[in-house]
Order: sequence, then C-alpha cells, then structure tokens
Amino acid sequence: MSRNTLILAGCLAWLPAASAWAQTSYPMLMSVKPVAAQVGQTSEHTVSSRASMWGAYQVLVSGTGVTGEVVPPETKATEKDPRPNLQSLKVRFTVAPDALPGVRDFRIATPQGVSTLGQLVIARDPVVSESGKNDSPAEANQVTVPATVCGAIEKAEDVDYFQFQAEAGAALSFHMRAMRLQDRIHDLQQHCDPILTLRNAAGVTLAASDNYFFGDPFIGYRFEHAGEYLLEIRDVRYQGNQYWEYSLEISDQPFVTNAYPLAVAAGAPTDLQLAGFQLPDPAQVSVTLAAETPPGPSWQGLAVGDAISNPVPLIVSDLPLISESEMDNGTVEQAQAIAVPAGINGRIETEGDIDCYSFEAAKGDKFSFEVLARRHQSELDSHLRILDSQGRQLALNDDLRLGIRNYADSWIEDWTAPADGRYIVEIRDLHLRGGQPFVYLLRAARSQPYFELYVDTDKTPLTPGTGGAIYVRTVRKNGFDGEIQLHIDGLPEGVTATCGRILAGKGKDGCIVLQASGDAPLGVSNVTIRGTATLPGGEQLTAQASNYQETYQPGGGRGHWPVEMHTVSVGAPSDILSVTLSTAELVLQPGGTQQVEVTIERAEGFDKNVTLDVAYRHLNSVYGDSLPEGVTLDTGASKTLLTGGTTQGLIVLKAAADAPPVQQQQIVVMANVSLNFVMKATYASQPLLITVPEK
Ligand SMILES: [Ca+2]
Ligand SMILES: [Ca+2]
Ligand SMILES: [Ca+2]
Ligand SMILES: [Ca+2]
Repeated sequence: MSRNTLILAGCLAWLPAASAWAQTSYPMLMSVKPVAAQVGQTSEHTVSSRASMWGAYQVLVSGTGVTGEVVPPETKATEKDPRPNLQSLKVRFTVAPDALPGVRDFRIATPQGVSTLGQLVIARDPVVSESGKNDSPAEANQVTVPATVCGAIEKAEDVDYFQFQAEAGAALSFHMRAMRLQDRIHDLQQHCDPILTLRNAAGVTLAASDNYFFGDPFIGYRFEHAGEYLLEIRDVRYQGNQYWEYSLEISDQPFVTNAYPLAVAAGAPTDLQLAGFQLPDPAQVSVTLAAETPPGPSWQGLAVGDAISNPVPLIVSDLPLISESEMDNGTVEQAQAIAVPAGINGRIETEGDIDCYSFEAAKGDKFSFEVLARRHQSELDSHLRILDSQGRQLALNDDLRLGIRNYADSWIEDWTAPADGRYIVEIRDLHLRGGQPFVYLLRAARSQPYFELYVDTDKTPLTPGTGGAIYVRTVRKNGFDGEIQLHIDGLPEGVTATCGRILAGKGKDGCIVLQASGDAPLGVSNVTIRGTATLPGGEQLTAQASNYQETYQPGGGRGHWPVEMHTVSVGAPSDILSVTLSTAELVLQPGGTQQVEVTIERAEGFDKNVTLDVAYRHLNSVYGDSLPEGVTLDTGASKTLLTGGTTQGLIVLKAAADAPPVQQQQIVVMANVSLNFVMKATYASQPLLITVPEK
C-alpha cells in the first residue's frame, strides 16, 4: 500500500466525498499557538488560517527530527455544510530528543492544496504559555526558569508580564522571537516589533532590548541578588494583532552568537573563539564536523564546558581556508598577501578596523570577491573595495543582491584586472563599527561562468486530470550564456513532468509542465528543481533552484522570502477539469502568426470568468515567460477571457520578422480563475512546443 493510500485511509472517517468540493483558496497559515515545541516531547498546537483547512491530511516540516500530524477536528461535515470553513486546526508535533533547536517551516496539506508556510520554534526548555489576564505586574504569570515562554501580543496596548525567581549570581539569557517568525507569513501584512524589559520586584528597569536579532530582543543578565524578577513584553508601538505570537527562551546555558573563524573545513578540527553570553574564559572550543558535511551554512550546537550551546552559525567551505593574520593589515602597505582562490576568515574586531589583503594579477584576469557575514548572523554590514597598489579605488560594493532580494553582505563579481600588478581587496564595516561578533568569510576566486535558478513560488497545486506550470528563472553569472535544461525530482504519485529549457543567449525563463492523471490520488510531496548546462569546453554545470514564498505586503504589493520547501500537491477535483489545446506544436514563420484553440472543461455549475495566458503574471509584472525571443501573444487577435459558462478560447502567437530561429521551445497555456483581488488558481494545458524556422 502506498503512503498516499495510507494517509487517505487514516482520515476517510472525516473526509466527505471528493466530488463535493468546489474551488476555494488554498489555506494561508496565520499563526501557531503555542509557537514553540520542546525537544523530546509531543505537544498539541492550534494552527490558524485564512481559507479553510477542512480535509487536512498531512503536515510537512522542514529539516530533520520534527514531525507533525493533524488531530481530526471536532467540527463534523453535515449534508447542509459538506465542507465546513475550518480556520482553526489542532496539530500534534513530535520533536526528537536530538532535534536541532531553532526554527522550522511547516505546511498543511488539504484537498484545496497545500497551505502557505507556518513557523515553529524548537526549544530546549519546557514550554509555558501565557494565561489569564497578565496585563500588569500584579497579575504576572509565574514562571519557573529555565523555560520557553510563549504568548501573543494579541491586541493593541497588550503588555504581558511574567514573574520568575533568580538566585544570587545566576546568569540567564532571554532570547525572543517574534518579528523573525513573521517573515514568511503570507497574509499577515503588518508585523510586530517587540521590546523586552527586565525589572526587579520594585519595578526598576535592569535591562531592556528592542532590536538585537533584526527586530527581536535579546538580553543576557547576571543577577546579583536573589529574588523575584519581572519580564515585560509588548510591541514597541503598543500595537497588537491576534496572530502576533512570540517565544522567549529563558536559559541558564551558554548562549553563543558568533564563532571565529566563521568558516571551517569539514572533517578537520578547528579551534573556535566564541562571542556571546555565559561563556567560559577563554571562550574557546574545538569543533570537528563530519567529513561528509556538504559545503554551505551549518548550524551547530557546540560543546562548551559541560553544556551544549544554542545552535551557532558556521559555514562549511571547500575553498583553501586562511585566517586574518595577527599583524596589522589596515593599509595598502600593510595588506596581508593571499593566494587566490582562498576563503579568508577575518573579523572587524574593533571600531574603525579595516582589513586589507593583497593579490597578484595579470592584465585581463577576472576575479570575484564575496563576503559572507550578515547572512550568517554576523553584526558586520560589510563594505568592500578593490584598490590598486597606490590605494586608488577600482571597484566598490556595499550590499549584494541574490535572486530578487538584497542582503547587507558585499560582492564584487567578475572584476577584471586592468594591468599586471598587485591589487588590494579592502573590507570594513559600512559605519566603521566593530567587535567580536563582526566575523566574516571573504571568498576570493577567479570568476567562472555559472548560473543561478529561482522559482517564483514554493507550491504547485494540481487537481486530477489538470496540469500545473512551474516557471524557473535564471540569473547568468560571469558571461555564462548557454542553454539550461530543467529537471524536477520527487513528484507525488500520479504526477508526471515535462521539463523545458531556458534558451541560450537572452533566455531568462523556462517552464516545467506537470500533469496529474485523472485517477491521481490525493497526495503531496516536496520536489527539488535543478538545471544543467554544458560549457563550450564540455564542462557540466548544475544548479539547484531556490524557491520563494510569496507574501502580501501592506497596500497589496508582492514580497518574496526564500524557503527550503517546494511542495507539489494533488487535491480534489475543482472548478476546471481539463485544459485542452488543438495542437501540441506550432511552427511560426518569422513575421507570421499561428493560433491554438483552447477548450476548458468546467465543473458542473462553475460559471465564473476564466482568463487564458501564456505567461505568469501578477498585476502588471511578468514572473515567468518561456516564449522564445521575438514571439509574443497577439492579445488583440486572441480570445483570452472566457465569461459565463463559455469554454472555447483562442491563443494567437506572432513572430517578429527578425525572430531568431528556435526548435521546439516549451511553453504552456494557463487558465486562471481569480480567488480574490490578488490571488488566482491556475490550471495548465499540456506543453506546447514552438518552432521558428530559419528565414
Ligand atoms: Ca498577551
Ligand atoms: Ca524590536
Ligand atoms: Ca580585522
Ligand atoms: Ca553592506
């Protein structure tokens, strides 16, 4: 018996007949209460959503060590209401004893599609939730520390008080998460900005923190006197929202914010100097990561004395690693000589510190220098320059862009040496700040052609007998201009894929067309999307696509947040049962037009407008378009709006007179149904191949 069948069997008791469903939106998760779960425990949490989670049958959680299951709801379907609007659902999370603490993404699979992402904090210490009225010091909730306190700033002017006992000499850290837990919440719009205050029994402020990790507070405090102490939590603007959940981890264990060096080689022991709170003196440990640890970010709990620290950000690097020398390296003359390629571990250890490294280059040599710091919890906002041997500036970068997001780290890409000679790469903090937490890895390498891939969404819902389109966009680097073949792995049962390509040269987008068979079972799985290419010399390149969770921002703008999971789901049949084309292939002469008849099959009673398109758009922006260069949709000649119960449309494509030749480029026709002002459900046709012959 397949996994999907098992899941179905497990929840048939409360699933109505699938044919009873009509199209509604996939659920958008708004909050989970409590927002933290403890390692080694199973606990029940209430998930809130917009749009119904009715029929929820599976919970997907990122990373390892955490699983979730849907608790069958008490709400029952009736003949009058066969699919109740279920916007509150209990989920049971089980966390393995060795699960890494930190934040996990999760989503709920329903017959209406998979939900947007929610986030759950995995914490070490017991979870305590706010209770009753805790709006004043006299009404404070009593907490025994260490503990993970969970609550919500649920209404305007809400202030939450917690009281705890500390011994004389006790050192506690208070690590709050709230704003960071809202980055990926699709429909939250207004986010909280928490502030945390620690007071003594007399109400005197001992410490306060507003923004430590982005907008979230952190306090480390050593208590001189035994006694009762008070914590006060609120939004810094006194705003509130029923979905503003927070967790506050109160711990008596070492709390590490940064390690130096930031980058380590897998399989070899590395001595790390630690920055943080409640650390031994000297704050130094040795770490050896398993030899098979893949290159990239790696969060590690470190053995500090008898304790294991909170997870600490490290980078596993496969470049030859060197460290900033102990010598002064603040000027062009004092620059530390390096060989390229190298990963340079450094630190802007004091205010005003500037680090210079020198390298030799021949005229025309191309180099790339990338700083990894703020992306890995360093306090550094890097500022990176290339100077000649006289100290004249040749290149500068402050913040870099990855995909469609900016980061405070710096990146000088594909810089060309203008002449033979000695050059300097200089790094400092933008505002000349510095200190132990200002660690960085500077990757210095000769530029190589390669590409990155981005997928505009993190979920692709299908229904039996219909298709879905996944658009993949490339960012070409260092002169790479080749063709990229797309691939997808990990599809759910009953789903097949036809993978298109991104054309060489100016090609930016390609599409993968998914098709669910008419008898595909309800099911869900996470997929990985890759691209492969061959360089002129025969070298193979491959890249895995990053996925974005879309978020709606105040005013209706569309934001994006990079996430791990891309989930493909097969839901219940919905409004459109099929999208059929009159042909699977078109040959367009330069300067000519061709047409495709499109037939949609509507579900019984479904008479809403359907819009046809060959590109993926949101308002006036195009997020995916795999048409070959010079080929466009002739909107005037096409019939793309199918009103009332109509089922016949027409797509007319035209090729410009100078359209370059192309063989069988894959596109797809999408039938869109509006769900509300900004969202739509999309049903895709079979692939359509476009050929433009030589003139
Ligand atoms: Ca509250
Ligand atoms: Ca804040
Ligand atoms: Ca330094
Ligand atoms: Ca910067």
